Amino acid sequence: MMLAGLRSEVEELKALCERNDEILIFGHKDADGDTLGCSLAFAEALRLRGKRVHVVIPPPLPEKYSWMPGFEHVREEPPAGSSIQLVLFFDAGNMERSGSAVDLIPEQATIVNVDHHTSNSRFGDVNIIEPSAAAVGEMCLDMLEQFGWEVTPTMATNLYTALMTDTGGFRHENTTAQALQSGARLAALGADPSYIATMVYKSRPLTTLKLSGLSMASLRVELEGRLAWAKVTRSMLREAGAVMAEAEGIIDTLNSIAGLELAIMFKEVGSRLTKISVRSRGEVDSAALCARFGGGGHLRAAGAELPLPMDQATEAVLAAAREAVARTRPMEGAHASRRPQRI
Ligand SMILES: [Mn+2]
Repeated sequence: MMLAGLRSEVEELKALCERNDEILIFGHKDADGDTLGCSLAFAEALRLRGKRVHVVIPPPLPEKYSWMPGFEHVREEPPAGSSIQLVLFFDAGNMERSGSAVDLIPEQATIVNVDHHTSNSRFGDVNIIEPSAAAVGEMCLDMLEQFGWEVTPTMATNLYTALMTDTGGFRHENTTAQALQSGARLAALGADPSYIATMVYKSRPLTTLKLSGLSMASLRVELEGRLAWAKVTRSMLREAGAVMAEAEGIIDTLNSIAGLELAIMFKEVGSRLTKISVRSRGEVDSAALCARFGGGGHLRAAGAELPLPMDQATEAVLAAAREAVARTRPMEGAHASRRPQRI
């Protein structure tokens, strides 16, 4: 039972939800399927219980998820002049990840922090942190069932989207028996796996593919195929007619190379701001690499933002990356990443 050690915290969340009539839900910056799915599902659950709910996602809103049920209610800032006493965060490792709008949270509000990142800063008044959960969506399913609240087909759709996207379409190492069982439960509750997969993985704009092609042309492979990296520059965005959010999936294309242990994507966000996305297999730790540059994440997937121009960021990160790969033993054969382990 996933949340067995958190029973009193889960009961506290239920009591807080029942006691408050107006509730604010905060998603994190660069909102993904997990933070959105949980926020939208919980918002619906609370509305069904007669609550006034505001879902805030820091801009820019991820339009590729605009098909998710309830997305039309998402706002970029909390309502002005409200006296909200309860604020829920899903999938946010720290408060900073939710942007400057968190400054608008009333001082006396109770904050509940629901997450699965081991690096979570425990910023809430109530912290429900379960690192064994493949996605926070999975925790939300368990919590709603523990509350005895109905999970509608639209809530199941949002939570399945959370679980599917955080497991990379049920392919990452966090695809445990428990994750698949949660997926099956959500399908039984009305989530349509084929429809959701089509909306997430087969609905890309042409500009996204053009950008991917331009970025792939910058691909470099080093250390006998153990390290691969590529860039997305602002001039590539102009040429493809794309925006930076469309670069999100390119890292997974890099990570599909046989025998690869570390994949790094460099994104030129500004003249002095470079974002990196990192994926790893074998013994290389993505989160540890990103932590050296003020970022974080999971063992297999992490990111960081460097206040440096692209060239300097590339140089600094690649030096650390080469060192990290050289320090570990090479994977043995193509199946090395299959060793059963948790992320
Ligand atoms: Mn997550």
